[in-house]
Amino acid sequence: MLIKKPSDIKASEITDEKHYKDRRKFMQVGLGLAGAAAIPGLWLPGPVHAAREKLQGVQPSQYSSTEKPTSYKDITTYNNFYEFGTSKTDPAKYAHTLKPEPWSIAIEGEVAKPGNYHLEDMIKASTLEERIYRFRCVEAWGMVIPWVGLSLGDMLKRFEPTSRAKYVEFTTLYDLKQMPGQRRSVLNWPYVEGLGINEAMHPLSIMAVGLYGEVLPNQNGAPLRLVVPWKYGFKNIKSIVKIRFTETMPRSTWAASAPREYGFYANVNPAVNHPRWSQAKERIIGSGSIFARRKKTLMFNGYAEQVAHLYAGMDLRKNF
Ligand SMILES: Nc1nc2c(c(=O)[nH]1)N[C@H]1C(S)=C(S)[C@@H](COP(=O)(O)O)O[C@H]1N2
Ligand SMILES: [Mo]
Repeated sequence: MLIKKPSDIKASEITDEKHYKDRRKFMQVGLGLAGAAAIPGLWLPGPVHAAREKLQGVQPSQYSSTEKPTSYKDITTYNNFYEFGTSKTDPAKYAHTLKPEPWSIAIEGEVAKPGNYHLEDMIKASTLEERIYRFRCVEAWGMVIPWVGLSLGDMLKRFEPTSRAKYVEFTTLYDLKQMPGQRRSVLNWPYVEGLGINEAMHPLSIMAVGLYGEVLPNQNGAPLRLVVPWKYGFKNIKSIVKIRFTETMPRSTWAASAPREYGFYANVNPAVNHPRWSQAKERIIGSGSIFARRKKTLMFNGYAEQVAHLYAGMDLRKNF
């Protein structure tokens, strides 16, 4: 868990924390009296709908950024999760319909051990780490997020990929009841993303199951979502139900919907602009709306030293 000095904590954040704790107390009492089924609705609309549960045994990581994380409030109320609506504030309002427990993941394709696996078992078999990572959306805004996650490579190796596994494809839940935004055809559902196997196996790639030391809120992709910090935000697919190992390049949702704008690689690259806007700078979320700070976007989002070798000899203008 991240330890903050009191002087780092804004007054607004302290208020939020207290509010959440009070709500959590109420929630626990409510559960005892009426059971979980009676609770939804009581909290609506609001940023967090379930009790905030601390994750145990979280280790620090050598890969963490030393920058100051964005506030919990900004990370959980400024989201992209089109399954719950297309505005940044929609996921926090509407993602309470998602039921992240129990959850299982189908493992398919080029692996020796395909099957359906319970998320709990996967987590128990792994080390949980806090990974404070820069986050960069293709829309030219950024945050610093203290994820809790497990190494994606370690997790994938347990299913024993075959030598034909060149890519890994990830698929989000498709369920009109839990994800009402899927009734609107803003994207082809379910949401799909993919990585090269070498990208998936890179030590920076994680499956996040939490943030700020606690269980991942629904709006951030509960119960597990991909985090690949050198790639634009849209690669970081949420609420994953299927992982498929393939020989051919997966057809990712954004690349399929607008191939000129969103490539398969989606590596953060200030030198390659989106066709409709520059990628040279980013707006820092939470730095104040009037004089919102902008900073220069870094190659591979600042992780060039660790990942540039994956793309040696590639034309990154063509493979964007
Ligand atoms: N299933 C799914 N995953 C998704 C998205 C989405 O709409 N649906 N949006 C993506 C985009 S564009 C971004 S910027 C990040 C936002 O993650 P955050 O809301 O946790 O900050 O999630 C990505 N993963
Ligand atoms: Mo994004």
